[in-house]
Amino acid sequence: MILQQHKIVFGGTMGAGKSAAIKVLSDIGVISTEAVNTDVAAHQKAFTTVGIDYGEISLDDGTKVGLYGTPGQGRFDFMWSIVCQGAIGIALLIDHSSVQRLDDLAFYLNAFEALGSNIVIGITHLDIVDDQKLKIYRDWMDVNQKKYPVFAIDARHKDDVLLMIEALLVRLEVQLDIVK
Ligand SMILES: Nc1nc2c(ncn2[C@@H]2O[C@H](COP(=O)(O)OP(=O)(O)OP(=O)(O)O)[C@@H](O)[C@H]2O)c(=O)[nH]1
Ligand SMILES: [Mg+2]
Repeated sequence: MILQQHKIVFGGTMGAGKSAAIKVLSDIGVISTEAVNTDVAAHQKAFTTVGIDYGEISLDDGTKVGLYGTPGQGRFDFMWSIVCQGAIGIALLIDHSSVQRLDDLAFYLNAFEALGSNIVIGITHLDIVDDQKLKIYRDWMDVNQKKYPVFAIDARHKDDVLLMIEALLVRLEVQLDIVK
């Protein structure tokens, strides 16, 4: 199978690292739509995405992947379905340092499962709070009968983010083989 231009979407919580992941991965200058964060109750950070981030990466085999970042804030949820149109995979990022991390996982998974079936989950900020690590997410998956890969990532590290992209491409190949 020849893989050509692919679209991968980053979804998930505010401040989880979606924009950071696209910035660290992109071969081109990222088009970002960050604005001053007025929702400091949700997250203390200075800027937040209010539109779509866009970047691109060319993989070693020549596969060109378009990287699309969504805004994490729930008030922009209408944009998630628009951004996911035509996507071949969704990387959901969850901020482990948030006290409501499992509720976040349930909420974002529920929203994005309706928009695509090829999903991987990246847990970020494990360096800030390293209690329980990935076990709580794997237990949650078991209890809720979900079967998505869960990765420990730092969205500022290229290799971590690349691993998720590669996992999505492999899952896509497997899905295509099954329907052949
Ligand atoms: N310590 C730490 N910081 C991280 C990690 N991943 C991302 N960050 C940082 O977290 C901050 C927030 O990341 P963003 O990329 O702006 O988050 P976002 O998901 O795009 O957030 P919204 O656009 O508001 O939805 C940035 O300063 C990142 O560099 C991580 O694993 N550990
Ligand atoms: Mg962002």
